[in-house]
Amino acid sequence: MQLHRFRRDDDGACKESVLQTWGIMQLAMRCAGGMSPLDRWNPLRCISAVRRHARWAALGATLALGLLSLAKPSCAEEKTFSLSAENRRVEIGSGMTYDAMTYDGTLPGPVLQVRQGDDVTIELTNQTTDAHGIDIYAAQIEPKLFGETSIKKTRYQFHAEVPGVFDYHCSAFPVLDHVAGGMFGMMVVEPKNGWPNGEAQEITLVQNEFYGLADQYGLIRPDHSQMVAADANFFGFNGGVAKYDRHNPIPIKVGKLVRVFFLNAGPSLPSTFAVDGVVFSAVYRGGNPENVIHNIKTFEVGPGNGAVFEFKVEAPGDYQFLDDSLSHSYKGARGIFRASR
Ligand SMILES: [Cu+2]
Repeated sequence: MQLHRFRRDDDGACKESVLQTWGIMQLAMRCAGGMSPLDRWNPLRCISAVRRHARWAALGATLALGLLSLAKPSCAEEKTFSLSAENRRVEIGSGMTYDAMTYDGTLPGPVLQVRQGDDVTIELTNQTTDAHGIDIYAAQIEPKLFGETSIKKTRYQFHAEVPGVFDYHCSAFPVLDHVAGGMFGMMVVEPKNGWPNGEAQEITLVQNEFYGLADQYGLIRPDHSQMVAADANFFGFNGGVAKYDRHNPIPIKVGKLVRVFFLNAGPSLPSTFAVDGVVFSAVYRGGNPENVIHNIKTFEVGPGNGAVFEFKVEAPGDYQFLDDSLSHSYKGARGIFRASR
């Protein structure tokens, strides 16, 4: 679904990389004594020197490539995501199914990952007879482009300027029904300089509300009155009610940094995210590294908002994660991180 291809340098990273490569090659040549000061600053003489000392040039190039491969980020890219709007009956756990409106047949839709500086193209093909669109919160464009009345195809582009964890959802009227029906997902815009605390085990969690009661077959048909009253019957993480229970925990490692990309897709109720036995070492409001808070136990994420949570555990065991609004966790917004050495 994702097409990644290089296009151009938007933030100077590519230009910088070329200069770094040039500099490192020169350094290697100088170390080898294969380049005079005259060679160094004259491109033609330099190329000639490189040809005379091809072995050292190759070493320099290898060194340069090695160093550059460690460098994050790479050049800005153009990324295209092609999604389809489909009606699906999806399993949501606890023996229940939900008559959902979906992106790509899943609830939530796929996680869309880009990097700050990328040019992003969104294509939505509508496989249904109803109108659907796609409103991506990372996109700073005229809202009518999100295609709220589209019955066939929607296509638009934007520049991913701001890093963070962003919601995307259907923009067709009534938006409440389309989002509660299942048309939502997460877009992560990675910061161009990477995450401040470096490598971590990365986990994505999308919280949502389900409206309606199951019939004798376990089928839920979304209930509009319940949606309007914001009286959710069930809550899910990644589309499942109590999906990550003790029989299906999310594994983590003792002593290794865990980074949770969290989205509260709502559509209507706030979430107070917490992990039992953990104080978050860092929380990035909106998923933006500029908005950092340290050493906090719970953190509120409103509907349509995202955050990034970081923590480590120091002992093996089961650590429950939940929406600390306890009615919400009782109705399914809970799961287990199982830590092992
Ligand atoms: Cu829709």
